Amino acid sequence: MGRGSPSGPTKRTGTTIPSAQWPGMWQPTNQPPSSAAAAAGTVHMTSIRSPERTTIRRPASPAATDTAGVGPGGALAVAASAASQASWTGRGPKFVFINIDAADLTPPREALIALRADARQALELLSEAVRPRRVLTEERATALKQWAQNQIDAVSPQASYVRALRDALPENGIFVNELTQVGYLSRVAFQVYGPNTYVGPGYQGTLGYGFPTALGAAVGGNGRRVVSITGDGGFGWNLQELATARKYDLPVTLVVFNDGHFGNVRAIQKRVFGLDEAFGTNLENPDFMTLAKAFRVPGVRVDSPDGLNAAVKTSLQETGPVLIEARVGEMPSPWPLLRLQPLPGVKVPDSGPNPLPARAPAAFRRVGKNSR
Ligand SMILES: Cc1ncc(C[n+]2csc(CCOP(=O)(O)OP(=O)(O)O)c2C)c(N)n1
Ligand SMILES: [Mg+2]
Repeated sequence: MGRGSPSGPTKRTGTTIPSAQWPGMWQPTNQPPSSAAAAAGTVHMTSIRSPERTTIRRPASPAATDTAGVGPGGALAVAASAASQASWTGRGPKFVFINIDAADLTPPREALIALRADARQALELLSEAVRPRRVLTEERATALKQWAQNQIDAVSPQASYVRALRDALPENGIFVNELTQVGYLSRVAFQVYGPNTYVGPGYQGTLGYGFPTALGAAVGGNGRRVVSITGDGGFGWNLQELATARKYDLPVTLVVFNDGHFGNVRAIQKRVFGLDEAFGTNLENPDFMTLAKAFRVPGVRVDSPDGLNAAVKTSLQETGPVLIEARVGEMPSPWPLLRLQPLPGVKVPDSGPNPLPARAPAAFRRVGKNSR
């Protein structure tokens, strides 16, 4: 899969990645840790900016943790390039990225500090290295969750569709998300109960990848049902794969949200260019029920979240593919919940003040304010 890799040469296993291209990046040193260090639970990393080696080390005891929240190894504070202002980053927050894959630490992501490491290992060591502190009471955490949920629920009808899908899909069922209005909200609203049960398009945002990906998930899913959602536009990229689904009788429920448009492009044209009517975004769709029939795939049409919920539940009785067309209209923008910077011209209903205490890290408190 094409990742956003930097233009210059990179050495995936070495330590010679040019710092100008990957500022602030750290990766594991070439030298393996000594067995004593391994036993002590240290992770060794080498700065891409400066050649010294650094270590995140388990503190001997909680008392050994210093005030900056870094253990005696203490080298995390060294990288200091300010994150620039890509539209995906907030104005104030700085980010520390942890990824085992060096390619995922590169632009367009803007890391203050990038750690190339196994996420579980790095997080365990980091959490032991910082001084434990109680930021939230249980009461506040509940209020915060409710506040977040209110913001999700305000994006309607997408929130109802996300709930309908989650409710219908068994906990171990596989959900494949796409670039469609309900899919965008799913990124923050679809509750995931287990590993390998949520598949998304990642940074690539490749329209149309979802349905064929769902077929692969079905092949590897040990008979678990896969629910794939796509817009009518994105489905057009790969609708011929209905033949594959039929041929191998794959357990896929394919939901096509039919709004008759490249809905997101229409929304951008209206919002950014102030057009009353977008152009080049209305689709000449096939009749989806006729299409399903042509491939000998059962098809059903619904026009509400409840209808979708019932249709997905019914599809679980099938062994093979089912196509569900959900007829929808124009939907409000879900983007304020997905970006940390406000989008001009987009309004979401006020969900009340952020219940985080005033002493919570500013970056967290700012999210709610920025997202309107
Ligand atoms: C391969 C590819 N082509 C084009 C795009 C640009 N693009 C992103 S969303 C979108 C419109 C999607 O329309 P639809 O699938 O109908 O979803 P809707 O927004 O209407 O729910 C387009 C053309 C993309 N991200 N990837
Ligand atoms: Mg559409």
